[in-house]
Amino acid sequence: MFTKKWAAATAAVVGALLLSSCGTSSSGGSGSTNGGASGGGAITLGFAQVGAESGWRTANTKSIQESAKTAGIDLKFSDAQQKQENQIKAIRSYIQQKVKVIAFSPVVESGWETVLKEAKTANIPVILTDRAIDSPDKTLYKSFLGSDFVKEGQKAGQWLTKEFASATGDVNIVELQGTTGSAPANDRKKGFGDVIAADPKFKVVASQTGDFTRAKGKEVMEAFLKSQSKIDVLYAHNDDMALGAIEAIEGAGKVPGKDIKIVSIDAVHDGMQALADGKINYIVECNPLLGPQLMDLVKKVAAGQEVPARIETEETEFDQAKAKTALPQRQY
Ligand code: GYE
Repeated sequence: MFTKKWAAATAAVVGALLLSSCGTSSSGGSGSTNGGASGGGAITLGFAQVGAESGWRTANTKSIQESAKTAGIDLKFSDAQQKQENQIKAIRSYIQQKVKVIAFSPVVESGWETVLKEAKTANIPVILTDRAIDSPDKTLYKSFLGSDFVKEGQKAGQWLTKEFASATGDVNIVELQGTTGSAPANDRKKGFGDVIAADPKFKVVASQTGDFTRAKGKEVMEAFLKSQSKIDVLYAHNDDMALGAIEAIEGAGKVPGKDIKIVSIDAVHDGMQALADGKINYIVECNPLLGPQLMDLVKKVAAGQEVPARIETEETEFDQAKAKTALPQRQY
């Protein structure tokens, strides 16, 4: 009798496991991971990602997908290929599907009111991760989880002012900006600009977007090298653009890290390797591993609990020696 009961219970568990293993899983495009859990009343999270433009983004996506699985959250994931219209479409489809929570990393800062009001009317709470929006209406989302990008830009500027403290002539800087209109591009430009403004010898002689990609970073740096007679420093808003620019600098017969000093932001593995090799001189860290904190927030918001309006991630900075020490344990 007793054994029979146990046998039935075991069969039920095995059945459930088999069912859950049939769930779809996807790493790009749109799809649902941990699909089997959705039948069992798991929280459904619709996540609209920016794209796959950089090493940072790849690590961020992986962190979100893995931590959703660990937390037992049914994740619907979409990749907007760096286009706001795609993100808006994804959010609308999550509203239609009546997901429990929506989270997204806004590709640009403005133009979100309409779709976020639709989510609010449908009673679906929204969490912003990584990038913020510029709307004055703070009721459109429950929380922001990510970095202080102004501070990151300031740190890059502070390194530069120290590095060139004894320079007497002009220090000519070229800047590779992130995606036009995005929070990290706006804020990293501002933070850096504010710090270097204290000394007029620092001159930004050219500044253009490289869209956070290696290919565009290379292309724009090639143009800078042709149009500028003297470049002392490259400030890149992310490592990937710096890595593309390194190819352009080497292609022009110059030595990156020596002829042209380079400071960038992110501290992804390939950037850290270039720093250890002396091709980049300094990196300000931006942490992409937001998944576990996001899932925690999702659970709280789904349960109707109050959450902090802003949660900032902790970050450090790397010079060559620190990069060499950190590289073997670097997760991304
Ligand atoms: O620095 C860059 C990525 O929004 C913080 O986006 C993120 C930025 C990151 O493409 O590499």
